[in-house]
Amino acid sequence: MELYHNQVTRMQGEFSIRMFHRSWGLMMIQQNLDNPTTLLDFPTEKQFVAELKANHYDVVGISGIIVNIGKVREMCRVVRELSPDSVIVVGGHVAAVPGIEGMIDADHIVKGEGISWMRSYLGQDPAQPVKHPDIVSGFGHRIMGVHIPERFHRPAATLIPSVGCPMGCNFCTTSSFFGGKGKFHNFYETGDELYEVMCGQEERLKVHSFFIMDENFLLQRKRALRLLERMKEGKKSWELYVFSSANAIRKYTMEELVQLGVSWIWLGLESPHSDYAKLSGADTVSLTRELRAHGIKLLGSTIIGLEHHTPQNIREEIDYAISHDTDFHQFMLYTPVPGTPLYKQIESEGRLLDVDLADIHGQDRFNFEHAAISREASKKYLDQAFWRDFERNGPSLFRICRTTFEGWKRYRNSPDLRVRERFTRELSSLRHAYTGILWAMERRLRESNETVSRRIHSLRADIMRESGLDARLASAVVGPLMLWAARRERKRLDRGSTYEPKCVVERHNWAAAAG
Ligand code: B12
Ligand code: SF4
Repeated sequence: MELYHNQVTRMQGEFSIRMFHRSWGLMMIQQNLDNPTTLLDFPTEKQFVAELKANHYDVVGISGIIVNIGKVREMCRVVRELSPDSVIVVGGHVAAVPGIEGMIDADHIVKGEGISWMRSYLGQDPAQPVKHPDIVSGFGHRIMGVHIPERFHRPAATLIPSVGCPMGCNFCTTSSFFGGKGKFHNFYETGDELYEVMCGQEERLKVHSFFIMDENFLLQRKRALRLLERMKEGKKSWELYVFSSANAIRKYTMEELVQLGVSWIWLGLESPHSDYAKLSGADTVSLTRELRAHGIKLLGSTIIGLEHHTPQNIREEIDYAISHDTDFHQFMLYTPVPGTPLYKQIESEGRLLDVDLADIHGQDRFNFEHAAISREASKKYLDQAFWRDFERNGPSLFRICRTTFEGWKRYRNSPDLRVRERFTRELSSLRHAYTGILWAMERRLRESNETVSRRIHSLRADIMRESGLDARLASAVVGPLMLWAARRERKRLDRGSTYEPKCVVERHNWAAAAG
């Protein structure tokens, strides 16, 4: 249930960023039902069984993605056994598996948007406005093995304006699941609606930061610019973490992005030889450099094993990707995922390999026959890509400090109070714990990667120069502790230890039902 450690910082060892995320689709559905409901997030089988024995449910909804199909099958079996009168509804990306009807024992399998489906099924008006749940974006944060109590980091709220993406890239499951090219589903059409939801979250969750879970948030320019107008009127100094394609970013000036509070962008960086529309005409190397210079942190995402990749050109393609020097870099194998146009194409060409559905997720090996790269070699190239990015660009923890500091230097005297406030807020965390974390990283990497260690040293020195005594103190106190913790974490990782989230139980409308 981790994003960074699963697919972004997974080769960064003890420097990997660790945190969990709730199941937002289920939270969205629960929030919008009038019936009494119980949400079990991350239950063990024992907890799931106990709940089914303790209470009777007319409907049991199960959510999963394709890799979870075995668990979904088992959960259906358990429900049939313990609660034979319950109707079983299965939704989420697992529903896209061709022939799923014959693989699991469910009464309804729902493809696509689930709030309106559930509302209709339960006799509610599916067109009612969508109520957004209060979602804290991540929990259980750990840095170098140290658990960071919630009060010590600035939490972000997750906001989900839409699902789907109209760009319709052939491999993209989220686009195809919600209708494919030209289609998407907006929960909130306008910037005004978004603004109201965000004000509510700001007040209740005490946040200034928003993780906007929308495949291509900046693509809907009118909505984004209206949000900016409202933020200016309301004097909101917010930070937004968004997903965006390069050509959507190009529709904005840097000034607009900074004023909108865009602080982090997840950005597809495919090979210059691919022909995806989301990149057309974009010089992504200069774009990413420019964004970072404005304090915008980047998570670049690159596909390994595109059709034109060969053992001869793959190294050059990986080097090109990491030359963007983004703060994070995700690499994913080119993967025909069931339900996508790419899957149909590869299937029709007879190139699909017989791979367990639980292993089709882009972080292991190919599930299809590639013209030039074998299944085993695909894993080697994927791991190399992560490794080379880490080796050349250093830990992401260091890179985010660098970009944050760049932004602060540029905007510390901005005439726009909202912008100034945001960068001052961002710098305040750098001044304290992060100088200690940088110190520990610098020491830890001295022998294994001297170049990166020197770069970390020079950044830390710059931050200390600007920050004064408290930064020196933090560096002196927190640093040795983090160094010790990092060594301990390395040993834990070498032993193969993993972290798991605890089950969260949320009951809605139970009091009303009892009364
Ligand atoms: C947040 C997220 C995560 C979180 C998981 C949080 C959690 N606790 O589940 C983290 C970061 C941990 C994660 C991990 C992984 N993820 Co992920 N993740 C996402 C992401 C970015 C957002 C999901 C989301 O909340 N969307 C917003 C909500 C509202 O949409 P939704 O979940 O689809 O729900 C809607 C419908 O699907 C439906 N619905 C959902 N559940 C149900 C249930 C019922 C009963 C009904 C009726 C309807 C219904 O209704 C909802 C409202 O419309 C998506 C990409 C995306 N944009 O969706 C990838 C995505 C879901 N992840 C994916 C993958 C592959 C993974 C990993 C395997 C990655 C890896 N290699 O390690 C792991 C596996 C984790 C696991 N064991 O399940 C793929 C799934 C591909 C597929 N077709 O199955 C996606 C689609 C990304 C992608 N494009 O490849 N992920
Ligand atoms: S632009 Fe991104 S989200 Fe949209 S279809 Fe392409 S890969 Fe999917």
